[in-house]
Amino acid sequence: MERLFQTHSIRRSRECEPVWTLTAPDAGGLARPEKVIVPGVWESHPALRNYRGRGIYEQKITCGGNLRVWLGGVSFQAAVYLDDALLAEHYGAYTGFEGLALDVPEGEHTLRIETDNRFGPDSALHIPNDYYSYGGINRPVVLEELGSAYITGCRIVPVRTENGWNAEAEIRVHNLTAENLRGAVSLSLAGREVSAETELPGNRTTAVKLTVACGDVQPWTPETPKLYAARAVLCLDGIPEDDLTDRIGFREIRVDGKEILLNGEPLRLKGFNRHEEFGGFGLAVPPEAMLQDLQLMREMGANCVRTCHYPNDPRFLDLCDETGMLVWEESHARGIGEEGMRNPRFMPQLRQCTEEMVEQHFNHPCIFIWGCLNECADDTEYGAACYRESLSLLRSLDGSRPVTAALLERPGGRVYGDMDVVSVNLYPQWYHDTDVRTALDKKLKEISENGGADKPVIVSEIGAGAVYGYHDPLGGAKWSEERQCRILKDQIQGVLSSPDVSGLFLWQFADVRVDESWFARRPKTVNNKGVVDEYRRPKLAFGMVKELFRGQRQDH
Ligand code: ADA
Repeated sequence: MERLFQTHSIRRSRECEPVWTLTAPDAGGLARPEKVIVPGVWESHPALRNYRGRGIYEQKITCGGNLRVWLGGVSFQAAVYLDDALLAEHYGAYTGFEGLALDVPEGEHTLRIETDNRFGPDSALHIPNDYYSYGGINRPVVLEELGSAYITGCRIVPVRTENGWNAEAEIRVHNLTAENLRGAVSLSLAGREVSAETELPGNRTTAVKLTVACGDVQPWTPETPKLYAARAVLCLDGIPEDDLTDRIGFREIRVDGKEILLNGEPLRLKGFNRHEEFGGFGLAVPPEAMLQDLQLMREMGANCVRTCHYPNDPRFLDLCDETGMLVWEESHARGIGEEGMRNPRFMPQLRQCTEEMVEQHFNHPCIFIWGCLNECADDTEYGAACYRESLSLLRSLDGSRPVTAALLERPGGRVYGDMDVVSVNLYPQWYHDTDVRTALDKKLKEISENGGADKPVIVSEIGAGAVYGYHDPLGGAKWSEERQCRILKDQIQGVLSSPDVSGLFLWQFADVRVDESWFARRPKTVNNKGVVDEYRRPKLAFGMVKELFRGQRQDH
């Protein structure tokens, strides 16, 4: 399933069968088609562990009429064909996209998805990096049979008023015919229903705004993550034509001076950076493993997770909604210097990823902040302009959440004043030997002298590496679990002792595979800074983090 709850009861929607054929025609690939499971990464196939190239997926499907194919995530160039007719092209592994085919004759057809995970100048965001750009179809593929018009999206902003909560909704409907249609759109939420009649001009998308006065509903908090189903229905001539259900939570995020407030209460963040990856499954993490990750983080007393460095699977966000885990979600881009930012594809690809992320994940109550541009060139004029553009794009897409970006530790940042919350990645005791509070206070001073005074500050990364199973109890050698544990302890205590930060995200939850070009500082071509390894086996630091996180005040 694309989500972890039923999204349609009128629209005919089903996930593609899991078995597809894959041909990987480039060097080191598969000359003849073989069976593979979707969602999945092709690196799970023993012959394709290191394959970089094209992958052609095929499946026979039986369908007819107006067909919508929804692809939750394809890594990372995709072209979708139905019987050789191109339905859609897409760049980027971490957001979904659709392909439409109208008036398809009833019967058997071939769905073909051509993918490519080779790097090159056309790819500005997927580059050889400190995580792995996998190949394949990493999220579910859904087939839908539509009528004359369908609901393309529904965004809901919960707003606290004197009379309880309102839900301000925008529901978008696309008319697939050339004729003008007349329709009615309704929204049911928390036992209330509102509706409006609307004209639907031919071949166009129309937005309908509705407000549901929900009154005294139960707010969403990390301790009581109460979710409400919001069901939008489209009727044409009084007959139900299409529907879309999503879930929302009633909560408000606001920045006030140096505090981030959730329903008026300041947040104290204690959490993890988590890459979407699990040993052997790569980027296509099974939902059971997603939930296990959240359980392990909770066990350690974490209340938040950062989706470094790209939008995550909506099923992971569904689980965060359900379990009350706060999420920093960010668009795709890690460690890209000015040269990479000047690639003409950079801003268009970033813009597209950002728009898709916000559109597709808007309603998740767990997301409390949007991020972008991890450790790019915020210290140059050109780079800073890209940051400003990306931050204002996020704000224009969603005025209900604060925006931030995780910046490098080095001085010279030019965009502290442009963010609602200033975030910084620090590695004292690992990449340099400075004492933790000294490094943090130095950075805080620089932030406050350069436009960031009186803004909340988050330590968005801090951490140290350990190779799982490597022990050196006496000497605490670099890469030993003992050394990592000692450093993380100093880092957590140092950061949480500062009254001037809203909290931290440890780097990182679990070890992840990295690109081979990073082998030199990454034993086993793995970023080993996880407190669990890639199979979620706890390192020594696990228990220490639990003690420190759980020992902190338990307000949000
Ligand atoms: C950076 C970066 C991470 C990771 C980390 C590290 O801060 O944002 O992606 O590379 O450093 O392990 O050094």
